[in-house]
Amino acid sequence: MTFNQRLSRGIVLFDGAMGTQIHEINPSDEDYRGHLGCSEILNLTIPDKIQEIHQAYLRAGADVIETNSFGSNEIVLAEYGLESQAREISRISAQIARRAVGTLEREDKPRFVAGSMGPGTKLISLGQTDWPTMYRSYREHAGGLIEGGVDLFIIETCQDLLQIKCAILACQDEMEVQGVDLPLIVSVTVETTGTLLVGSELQAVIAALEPYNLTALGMNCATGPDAMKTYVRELSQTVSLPLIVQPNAGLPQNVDGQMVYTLSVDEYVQAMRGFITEEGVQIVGGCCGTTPSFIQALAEQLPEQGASRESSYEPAVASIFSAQTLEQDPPPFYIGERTNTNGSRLFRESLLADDIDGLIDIAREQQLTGVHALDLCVAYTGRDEVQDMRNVLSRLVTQITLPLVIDSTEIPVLEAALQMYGGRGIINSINLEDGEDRADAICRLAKRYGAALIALTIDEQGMAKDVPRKVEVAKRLYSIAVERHGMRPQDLIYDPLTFTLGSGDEAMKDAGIKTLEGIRRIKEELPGVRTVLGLSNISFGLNPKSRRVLNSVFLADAVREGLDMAIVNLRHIVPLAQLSEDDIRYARNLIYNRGSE
Ligand code: HCS
Repeated sequence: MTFNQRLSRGIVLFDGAMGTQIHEINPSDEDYRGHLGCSEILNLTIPDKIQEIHQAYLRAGADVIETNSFGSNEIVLAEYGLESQAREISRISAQIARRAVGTLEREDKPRFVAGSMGPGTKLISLGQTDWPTMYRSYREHAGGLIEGGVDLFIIETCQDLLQIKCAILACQDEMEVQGVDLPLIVSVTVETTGTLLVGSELQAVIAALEPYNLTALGMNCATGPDAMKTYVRELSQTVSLPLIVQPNAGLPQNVDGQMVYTLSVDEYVQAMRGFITEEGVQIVGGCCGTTPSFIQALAEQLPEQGASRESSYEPAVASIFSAQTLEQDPPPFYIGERTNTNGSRLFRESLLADDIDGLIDIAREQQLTGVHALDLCVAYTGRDEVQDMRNVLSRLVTQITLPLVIDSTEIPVLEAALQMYGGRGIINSINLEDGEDRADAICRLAKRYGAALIALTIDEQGMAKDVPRKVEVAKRLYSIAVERHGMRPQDLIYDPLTFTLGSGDEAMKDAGIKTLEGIRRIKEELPGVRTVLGLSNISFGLNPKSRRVLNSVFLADAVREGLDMAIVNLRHIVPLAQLSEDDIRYARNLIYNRGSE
């Protein structure tokens, strides 16, 4: 029986703590081979004792045991000079757990080995390590666990969205190389502050992880079950995946310099029963301070089935801190345009002066205008765009709470940004101007990092000006993104292109009407997708007063046609009710009838 089959049959019971159980057996200095505190080396030095801990949990009734590999990756083991053994230690940890399962095989009770992968000791979002280093570290970790025979992965005690994505991708890539397909579970740690260590609210976690095909999502460690209640409920109401909850045996108390967990077995079992019967949690177990007695009591007293639940999720994007739903009520979702070398002279000059503080100030100022996300573009001919993107993001990700739209034509720039940006971003943009290879590469990036994607209706023949062409290009992009790359319609945001009135181009006659019609038709023909306009293009080159009026009127009209999102400077947008009849008539005349001022 596979783990997924077992999960579909009813409540699954994981084991309890490993780390605190190791502490209980009080390994000697010799056992640690001088690497005091390195629990993973014990897989090599006292494998029988580690196996006994597993067996105690299996005898207690656990369906799943977790390998003693929480920190068996290069980053953690480097602190003990053991980094070159990361893969071997991971493999052996899995073999020990497999042996434990083998000694206690029971026909009537399938048992599974979950490969434990902790967060490590350095986080990317805090600038303590970088993506390539962490990715390599997790690849070895995952590779060893697969070689040792794990049935599934549990990426646990997660503290940083980048750390989670990095671990997921390392597992997926290693599985592909080794030709296996194992379930992936992610379990985050919500601190007493109500967020992950780096400050992520649960909704940001959900938005960032929702694009991945996880087997279960949940939380473990930091607190006891009581302090988790609010968050378990939030997960239960929002996430349709099976939920996993593994609390500590209460909040640790410091007694004479020792960490002591004080929750009784009975209290623990009652709380876990509540999670199952009230919140519909499907996988339970224990974290720090829990012992085989906790697991035995859970095995004896838990119901076999939990409550059914109804969850509802609104597609969203997120910074590492918080999420913004793509569907705004009232629409549209506003994207600030000024953190862009093409959208703001001040931003461009600050970049050229390497004035990161100045760039951050512009981002902060945009945030204050009430937009829902920021478009970030640091392209400037002759400069190293990858390096500029890294420099700006190293500050921006922790100083701006809004999600980002990562705007570049360069694939290495997009990838560098996505490896520093833990939330769920939007890539700006994909088009077919240079053919399908480039579009394929961008779709692969979006899929890999879980980003949404702005799709421009441009193909090898240039900008689609007429409505049928806009729809045709949109459909072609859809088939590439959705059918070829497995993205979902909700991940796509179409830009049917705003024209520039001031250009005086005769071919642009009726362009306003065509853009609005394009919005309507694309949404009609491709259900589930969204639309966006780079609004300010329309009034490019005109005087500031005209710009304000034109942008505001065109935005209001586009929203009426179903526009979901707009890239704007909100300081230059006025509600229609505040414009005079004359101004509105003037703007509509210009936009829809004449094509030039
Ligand atoms: N599975 C790990 C989690 C530590 S937070 C352990 O030691 O029990």
